Amino acid sequence: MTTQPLRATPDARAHLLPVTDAQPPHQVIDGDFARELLAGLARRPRSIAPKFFYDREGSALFDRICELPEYYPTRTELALMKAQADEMAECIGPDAEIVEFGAGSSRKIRVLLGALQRPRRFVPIDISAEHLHVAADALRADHPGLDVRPIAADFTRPFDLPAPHAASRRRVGFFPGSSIGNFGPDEALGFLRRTAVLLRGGGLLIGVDLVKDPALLHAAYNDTAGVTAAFNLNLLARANRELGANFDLAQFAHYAPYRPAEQRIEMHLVSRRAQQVRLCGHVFEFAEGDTLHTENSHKFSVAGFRALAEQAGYTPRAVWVDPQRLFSVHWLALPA
Ligand code: AVI
Repeated sequence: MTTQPLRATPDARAHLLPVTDAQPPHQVIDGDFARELLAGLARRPRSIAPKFFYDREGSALFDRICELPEYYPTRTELALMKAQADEMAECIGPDAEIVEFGAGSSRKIRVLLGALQRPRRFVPIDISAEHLHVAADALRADHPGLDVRPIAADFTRPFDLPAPHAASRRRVGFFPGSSIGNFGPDEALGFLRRTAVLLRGGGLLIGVDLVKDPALLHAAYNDTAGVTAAFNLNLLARANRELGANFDLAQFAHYAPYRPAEQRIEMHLVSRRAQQVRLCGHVFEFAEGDTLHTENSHKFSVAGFRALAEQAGYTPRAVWVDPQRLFSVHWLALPA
């Protein structure tokens, strides 16, 4: 992923990505997918950034993952937010403009919006344009007074935010779901540093998954219904659909071990046999057992994450953790 800075411009309307309902989804990133998959298959070890999971099918599969009995992060974070929404809203303060990074179906923001005092604007940013617009329309319908401004963009790259809402007092980031864990350590620090500039005078409310019993972690990424496997394999299905590749999905296996030394789950697609794959006029050879590394999902200790946030320029304030110590939500403040 890139480490280029996020940008906020005084009046960015002219620079916003031209997303309309008529626009085919993912138009902005199709070229990136081809380029990055070609590069990822050519390097050793083979790898691709997890952001490419999230086409329409991938986003729908991720929503199903969130409902799985083994996948504790979503329900634990939601329960924490419901239980502590008033305290979180107090940290954020009245008249805030909320920017959500990787908004998906915008479920968690609803809990926060219910508790916030006069939220002025909600800016959900997501790579999956269609998913984003459906969720934004639903939010508008339920919060008629709220200015909802979806931005279809890859938030790991530079993008423009609209000029601050005239009545808003501060801009606050919302980054739930422990998506910070899908960055590498340098990328996580880079993301926090860039958002600290963008959100100066406000802060960031961020969900962070915690280090825990490896068996629980393993189960969460190896569910018995096979939804996580389908989510992982959809990356290859997407390459077949969008790029005319000829991956045989039956010949790749989902593999998701927990690596305690790195404090992360790794997701891979492992070739079940020697095979060749064609993509954009190139032929790629896989030996039996070769892997394409598709995702890291880092886990943190509370102290370790607070230290990282501090290094990025935030002032860690409140932190909420569920009674089983599965998941944490942090309020990171930023001076003006
Ligand atoms: C989006 N992200 C925080 C999820 C995670 O847990 O790392 C993505 C995911 N991958 C497999 N299951 C869920």
